[in-house]
Amino acid sequence: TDLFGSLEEIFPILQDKNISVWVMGKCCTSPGVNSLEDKLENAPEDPVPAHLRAASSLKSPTLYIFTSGTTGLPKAAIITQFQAMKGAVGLWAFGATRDDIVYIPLPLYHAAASLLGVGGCIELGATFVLKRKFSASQFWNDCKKYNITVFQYIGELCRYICNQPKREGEKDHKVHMAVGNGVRSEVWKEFLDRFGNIKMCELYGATEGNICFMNVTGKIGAVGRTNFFYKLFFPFGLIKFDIQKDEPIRNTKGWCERVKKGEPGLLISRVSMKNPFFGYAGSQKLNEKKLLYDVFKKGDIYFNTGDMLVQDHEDFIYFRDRTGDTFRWKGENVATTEVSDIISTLDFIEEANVYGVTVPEHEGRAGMASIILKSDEEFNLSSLYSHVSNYLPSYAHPRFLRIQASMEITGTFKQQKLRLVEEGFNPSVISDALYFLDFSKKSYVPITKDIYDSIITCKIKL
Ligand SMILES: *[C@@H]1O[C@H](CO)[C@@H](O)[C@H](O)[C@H]1NC(C)=O
Ligand SMILES: *[C@@H]1O[C@H](CO)[C@@H](O)[C@H](O)[C@H]1NC(C)=O
Ligand SMILES: *[C@@H]1O[C@H](CO)[C@@H](O)[C@H](O)[C@H]1NC(C)=O
Ligand SMILES: CC(=O)N[C@H]1CO[C@H](CO)[C@@H](O)[C@@H]1O
Repeated sequence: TDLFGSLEEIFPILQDKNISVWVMGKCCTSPGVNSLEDKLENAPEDPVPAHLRAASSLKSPTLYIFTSGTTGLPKAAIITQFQAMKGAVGLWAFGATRDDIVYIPLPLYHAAASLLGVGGCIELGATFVLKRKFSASQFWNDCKKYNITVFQYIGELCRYICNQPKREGEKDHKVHMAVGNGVRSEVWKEFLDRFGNIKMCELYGATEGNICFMNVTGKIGAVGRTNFFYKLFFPFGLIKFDIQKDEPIRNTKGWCERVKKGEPGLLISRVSMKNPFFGYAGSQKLNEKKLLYDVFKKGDIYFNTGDMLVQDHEDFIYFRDRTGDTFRWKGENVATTEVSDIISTLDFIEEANVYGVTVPEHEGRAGMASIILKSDEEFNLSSLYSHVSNYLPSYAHPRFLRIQASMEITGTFKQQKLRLVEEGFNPSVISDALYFLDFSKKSYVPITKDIYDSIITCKIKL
């Protein structure tokens, strides 16, 4: 019910199209809105009749999940019955049983929470506990209170939990397994040292993708390991990628080439009847952008994950980075196009170029916007701050700003990002004006040497 407000504006349009809206509440939020909780309370305990729960087809959509893809604006990935079923066996495959109690502190608009977590518990007949908003200080109390045995994570959560002050009896809990992705090796080690022998199950997958990796041996840092059988089920490749041009490298014959073991490559996964790609709602064009054609031979089609991974000499697979117009921050994918579109609507901004920069001790990349100002308008830092906080979720707010006199363009008429990414946000290296998003001041403030030092030593929270 608390999210209904965000629908209000388009609610009349939905009604005209006969799209029914259900809210998890007891009664009428608004005329024409259906409530669910009261009906659940009165529903009989008997199983739902088979004809009502049967899906007409494995290919029919069961959910839409918004995702940034690799290029352009966020879009609605079609999650079919088939993908929901695949997601639902994840917990089972990691060894969870119906006796487990699973703690889900991730947002349900993440496929990990909704498909693997909720779906997985339905599949097993296990119990789950939903947390509205993750809290590091309440984490272990919750685990004890609800007798949690399994939790879902993203790398950042494990780090926040490790950053909590040490307490008595930290190993005194029933948690035996954790499932998620993106935990860095140092954090993984520290987590096990402090909180005991918890089986950390790393997995890799894209919401709309047709491939996933799971850790088969619990090798620290790895998202999984490949082998002969795995490749039979999920034919994939790690191919050479030109970061400058932002596209796969083709050899003189026009084919893509696999990288050597130990070298990072773009992860692509073959699209076939067995591993279909269901794409995005709305436009075939969006789907085509996500696919690569004629990769190793004429007529083959691959799904481009947009992610760079490395396979080591023992065939363990490690996540490296994202490519394209997106970067990850706080476990969310940020679509740079969306951020620069929003910033560019301000009347004093001529153009904005958005990218992610690395910050020591932080997973992913922090957002940075390089902007060109209009010469005849007044630059207003606090109105820029309120604009981004009104129109963007907090993980997408650029943490840093850089004011440039002119925008550099690459040979293919794209905004130059790579050099800017490499230059980062160090005021003693960059002569352009730099600013930092200061939540406490509700504005952007100039980055001084002191502020820079406090950021890289984690004294200032990003
Ligand atoms: C919505 O439903 C009504 C009544 O069932 C019907 O008359 C109308 O044509 C439907 N509108 C659309 C857009 O499907
Ligand atoms: C947790 O387990 C204990 C002991 O097994 C039991 O007494 C308690 O009721 C359980 N708590 C919940 C919330 O299920
Ligand atoms: C900047 O914008 C804020 C509102 O967003 C306004 O209150 C303030 O007066 C503006 N400052 C200048 C110098 O125009
Ligand atoms: C699916 C699976 O086998 N996962 C493994 C992940 O890593 C742990 C060790 O931390 C193994 O015990 C699991 O079997």
